[in-house]
Amino acid sequence: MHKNILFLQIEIIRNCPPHMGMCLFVDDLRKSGVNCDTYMINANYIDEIIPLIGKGNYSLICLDSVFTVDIITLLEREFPNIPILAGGINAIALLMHTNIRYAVFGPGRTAINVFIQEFFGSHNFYTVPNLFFKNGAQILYSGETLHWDLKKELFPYVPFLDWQYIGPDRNPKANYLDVSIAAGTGCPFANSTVSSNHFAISDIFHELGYEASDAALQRLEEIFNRKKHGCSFCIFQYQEFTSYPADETIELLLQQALHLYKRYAITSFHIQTENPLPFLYDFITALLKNSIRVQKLSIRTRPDFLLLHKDTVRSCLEVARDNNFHLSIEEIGFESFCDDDLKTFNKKTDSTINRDVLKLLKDVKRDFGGHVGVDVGHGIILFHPWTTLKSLTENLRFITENTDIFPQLFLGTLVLYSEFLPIYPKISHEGLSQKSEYGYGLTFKMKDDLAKKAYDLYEILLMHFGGNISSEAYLKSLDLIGNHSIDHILKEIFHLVPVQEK
Ligand code: B12
Ligand code: SF4
Repeated sequence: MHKNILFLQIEIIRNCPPHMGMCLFVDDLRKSGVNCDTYMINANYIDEIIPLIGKGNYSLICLDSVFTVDIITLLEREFPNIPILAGGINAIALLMHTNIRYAVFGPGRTAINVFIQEFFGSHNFYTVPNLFFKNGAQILYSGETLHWDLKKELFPYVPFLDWQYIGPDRNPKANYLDVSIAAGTGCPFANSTVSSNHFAISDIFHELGYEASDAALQRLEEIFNRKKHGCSFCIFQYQEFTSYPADETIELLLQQALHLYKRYAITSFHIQTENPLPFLYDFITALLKNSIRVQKLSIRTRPDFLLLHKDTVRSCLEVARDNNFHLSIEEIGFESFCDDDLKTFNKKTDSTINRDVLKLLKDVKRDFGGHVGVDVGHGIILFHPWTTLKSLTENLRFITENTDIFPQLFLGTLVLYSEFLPIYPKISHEGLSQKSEYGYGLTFKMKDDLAKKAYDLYEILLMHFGGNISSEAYLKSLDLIGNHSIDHILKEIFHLVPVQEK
């Protein structure tokens, strides 16, 4: 039997390198005689993958849980006879909201290797670690749980990065820039905050028309009702937290960087952990000692962690300046500068910390110029069910006063990845959730009418101006939103006049 499978990743952010997860096991499968085609496809070019799949004679499509339900539904409609295997942190929600048959939750490398053996062999899926699968309306679990051991996921370390691309123009080097090197798994914050949040798992499955087997229920309880919950909107909190002592972490990162540097001449790396500062200085020193050329090093962390290690941030930047590379501080999870929002999000920090961190970032930008980058990325969530015009205006004032940190108006919106977000039960209880054919199958309504109007305005502006909305002009429009129509505001402030239909 031909063993021909297709791996897909989706490009939402232009020129984004592949997420590392699936890159780790392509080589294993190829070595075992499976043909693997790998495509990264831009979210707006999905139609172009259809003829390609049609011709490819694939037995299986593998994708990660960044894929949304509308795209998966389209693939299922076009190719009802090609099963889909989803993996990644939100794979269980995809299993619940689409007709896909197989989902791996947790470390994937052994899981996919065993899965492929069974898929092309005797179909005994009970031997596949971390696999949920369907039998009609029944959700089953293999009963084999493999916990995270990052070294086993990474080594032998031969990540495959040469994914083909379908989409608009792309930087030909995009797959080799800002490549992930993993320092640990899960999030230390989500591991440390105790919670009494409890999901009625079987009811949730029932409502969606499924029965979960005992083994599935038991595993789902372990994953979602573990009495510890992190930020209320974050799906990543369900990845098990594991870490190594600092010297081992440094060695682990070094091995990944060294391979990527030698194999692909990669000189920009993105360290994956929410808490890199305890080892960052020593890691940078180790990179330099090992003559790995570094042009850019990116980190991600929480604002409170950044503040705690502010002296380390400065020391690292001094090394960056002396050695002429760029340290990029990314995805800092501010979320909001209003305390009510931060409470809703269970950030366990307050707006004073966020403001102090903003000051720190402004200071280092001033002091280290081209050697530091700040990219808040999706670390802002201003639209959620309980946004008020007051909270929005307060945040907007802040953003307009700090355009060095917020150069573009990006008002992140809560993404409802799954019913198992700690924020979800309250949304559902207040009647503010609705089903959707798009995203991850769920969306929310906004309680406050004026905040909703401000959101509708923002959506129109986003469509029209892309990332180039003036924050000052948007702030001004918030003053008018109570007494004027959206059309009036678009005309008065943004000089946009609706085209009259004949
Ligand atoms: C790095 C990163 C990025 C980088 C990607 C580039 C890069 N340098 O790699 C940047 C910052 C650009 C980015 C962007 C985005 N990201 Co991102 N990203 C991450 C991050 C922090 C690390 C990924 C990583 O390398 N992990 C290490 C590997 C080893 O672990 P892993 O990914 O979990 O993979 C293992 C298993 O999960 C499993 N597995 C994974 N995929 C599959 C697939 C199959 C078939 C199987 C069987 C198993 C399997 O096996 C892997 C090996 O064990 C994760 C969070 C995290 N810490 O994991 C978010 C994360 C993956 N990103 C996420 C999202 C949503 C995005 C964005 C859509 C955000 C946005 N709205 O803009 C964009 C989309 C990017 C795009 N494709 O256009 C979400 C995914 C949620 C979901 N629905 O699954 C995560 C979990 C963050 C979060 N807190 O929610 N991201
Ligand atoms: S948002 Fe960040 S800090 Fe909060 S739980 Fe998720 S990964 Fe952890």
